[in-house]
Amino acid sequence: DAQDLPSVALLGIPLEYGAGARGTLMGPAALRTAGLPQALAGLGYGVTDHGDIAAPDYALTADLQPLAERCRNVAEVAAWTRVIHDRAYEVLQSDGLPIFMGGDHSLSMGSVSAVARRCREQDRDLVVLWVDAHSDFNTPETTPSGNMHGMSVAFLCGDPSLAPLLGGRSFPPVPTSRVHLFGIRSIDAQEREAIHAHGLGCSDMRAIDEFGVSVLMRQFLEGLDPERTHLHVSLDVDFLDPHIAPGVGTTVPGGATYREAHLVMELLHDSGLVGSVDLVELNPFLDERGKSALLMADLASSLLGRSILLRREVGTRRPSLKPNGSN
Ligand code: B3U
Ligand code: MN
Ligand code: MN
Repeated sequence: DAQDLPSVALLGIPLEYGAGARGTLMGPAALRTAGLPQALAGLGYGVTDHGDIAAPDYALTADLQPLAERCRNVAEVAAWTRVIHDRAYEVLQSDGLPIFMGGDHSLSMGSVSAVARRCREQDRDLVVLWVDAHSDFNTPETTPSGNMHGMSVAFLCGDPSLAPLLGGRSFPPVPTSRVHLFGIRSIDAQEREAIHAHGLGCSDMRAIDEFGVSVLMRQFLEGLDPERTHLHVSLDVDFLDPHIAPGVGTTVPGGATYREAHLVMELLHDSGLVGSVDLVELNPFLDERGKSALLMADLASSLLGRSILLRREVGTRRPSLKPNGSN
């Protein structure tokens, strides 16, 4: 019933300082041009578009100085992280499932930290599904590039060296046992060691090739407590194969196919656990006739349940894990 569907809150985050290539600041505009708001409205959601966050002033203050040598654009990224966190936290007070439209993946330091704070208040367990070719688990010490979009997961798990980015705001770090990396096929050597040492969940491309996305996704979802879990899905364009999604700065061959990606989104929807979403790293400057933007908008629609009617008709809908039982 359309009236039971929650509303969706869109927030544009035109950020590119965390990436190696410029252009992701055009991401939110491209997602709107691709029809994301209309597609969600077409599914029966009430859609509120909160517009784009305005670029904040920034300065290389003393607290950031130690990071400056190893982290590119650290003053800019820190200023953005703070304003994203504050704005995301506000949006999380209003009802509706928030979709954070990036912008490069460093934006998740702001969005997911705000979600973590909100989950603590609501006594919910935050679980983060990081759908990406990369694990983004570098620290200032291990980063080979200095690009801060490669450090978001480390920040969210509480890496102390990155804590100054939030400028005194506090959030409960996400336990590494509640982070699952999905689609990974590019990890730096030290990053790999750290992922093992900290025990992050990981479905890499090797596992996906061997078992398929469905088995791995079901295993992941079965491990979650349906009563307590708030699942945040952070979807990086480079999870997808570059042939279907060329509009991204860091393409890695061997990515997810169109069908795998949609199936992942549908299984996530069926779980009923998704509480917030990042759509990140879309670089319209590198895209081909809006193809990647259209695909990301399409995947977001699958994540929010576009296939429901079709699957009801064909009678293959599985029982949902949704806590309120409403399908
Ligand atoms: N791990 C590399 C590459 C990278 C991470 N995230 C993206 N690229 N998009 C790094 O620079 O940290
Ligand atoms: Mn990423
Ligand atoms: Mn990536």
